Amino acid sequence: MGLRKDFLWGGATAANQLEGGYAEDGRGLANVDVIPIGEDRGPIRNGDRKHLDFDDEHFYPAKEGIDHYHRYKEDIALFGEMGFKTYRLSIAWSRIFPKGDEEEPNEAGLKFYEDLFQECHKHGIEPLVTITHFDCPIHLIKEYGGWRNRKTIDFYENLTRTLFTRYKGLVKYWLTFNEINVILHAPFMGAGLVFEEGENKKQVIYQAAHHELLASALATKIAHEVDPDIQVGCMLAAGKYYPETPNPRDVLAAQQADRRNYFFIDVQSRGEYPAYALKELEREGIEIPFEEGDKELLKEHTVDFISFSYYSNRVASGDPESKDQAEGNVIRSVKNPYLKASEWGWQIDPLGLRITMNDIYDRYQKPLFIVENGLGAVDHPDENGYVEDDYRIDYLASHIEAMKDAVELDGVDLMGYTTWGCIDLVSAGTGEMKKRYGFIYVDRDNYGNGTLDRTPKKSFDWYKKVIETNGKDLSKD
Ligand code: P53
Repeated sequence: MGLRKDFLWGGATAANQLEGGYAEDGRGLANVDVIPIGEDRGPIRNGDRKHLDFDDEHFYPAKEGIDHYHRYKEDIALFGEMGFKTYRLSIAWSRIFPKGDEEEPNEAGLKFYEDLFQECHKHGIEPLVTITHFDCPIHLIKEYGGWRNRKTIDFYENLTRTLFTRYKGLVKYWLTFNEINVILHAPFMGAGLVFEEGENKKQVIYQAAHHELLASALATKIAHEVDPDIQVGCMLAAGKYYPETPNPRDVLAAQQADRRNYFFIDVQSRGEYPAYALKELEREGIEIPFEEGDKELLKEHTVDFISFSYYSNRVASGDPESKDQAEGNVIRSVKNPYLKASEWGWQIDPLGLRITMNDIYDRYQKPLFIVENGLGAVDHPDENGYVEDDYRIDYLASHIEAMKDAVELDGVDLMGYTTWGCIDLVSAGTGEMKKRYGFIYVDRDNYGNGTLDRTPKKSFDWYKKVIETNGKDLSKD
């Protein structure tokens, strides 16, 4: 017993958080480029402020990221040195289709990822590719309203067919939409939605979600047609809700909060809208723009596996007066008094990972893949740039321990584990560089100062040993 022999250990990143090179080789602009660091980030991320271009007032960290666009070989070699079996990355849609609605792809963009995938294979690393990690070309947002428009499905179809065909044999594992449920919590960052004054946001969100869900099913269909060996997964920002107390009112609130997030995966994995969602949307007068053939498409092309990110569990209260919110996270939660929190207020709950894995596995009975987990923390490098990040090792070791329990004691079928931000990168929530997750330190600050030099941290050697022993040796020294 233990983890699978071919267990996919590795790390995860997203294009807009590390590539930079935002205007190179024909790349077009995307929603994720124009979200600045600073206090305006929140309202912009949520679609409450239209912001579809750069300005001089703000700093835009995605423009340069950590310059992975020019340094990917060096970075992938370091991943190889740690023994990564897989590397999760995302495609920048606007590198492949700069405006989004072109018929023909941009060859320079396609070539960039082809070279990158080949580089991975050179080091024995299997790429795991997220097709959209929150990004949507700006042109699609300006001209069509992005995902609120059904036409966006056609553009996504063209994108995915191009990718599956071009990278046949190079990429086996694909995810259609990163954290698809984040459309509920940060609709501009998550799906490029901007709202008109006074419109019913929930209507727009669920209409856009319907289009994404159809696009995901269509991509799954195309992937399997192009290459039956491809495996397609959905991706959930996971973290179960605990009830604040055993008061049934809180238990119901927790169940409802869980369902709001599971809704998307219910459709992608079981192939139909769950009754609880249909009832709620009907009650609230929200119309899902079903057309002929939609139901069959969703039913016939469900995902092969369920991937998810896990940072923390959450707490729900049924008390309408409850205001005691844990800080910092994009997804709201009441504070859990039994847990400590990170410097950004994210509560640390390794046992919650085992609980969440069991919850998801019970619900879907498909293989799971943990594609994000980690601790965002401030690092203090010494004069050589070396970081002794015992706090990060402790966080990861305790989560891996809980993950192994879910597999070995509870029988959950798990394909792999990739830590978030295996190399320091820009935070999605805050836009900071200071919030670091990596095994590799990158010399760069929140406002773009620094040499961009890469230096392995203490956790680098630790993770190498974890992978070598297939998770058996988690000791620190
Ligand atoms: P940062 C919300 C809740 C959980 C995970 O987050 C989330 C979000 C949205 O921010 O995002 C994922 O950088 C996401 C990554 C992101 C990572 O978590 O705010 O897929 O892009 O960087 C960590 O600390």
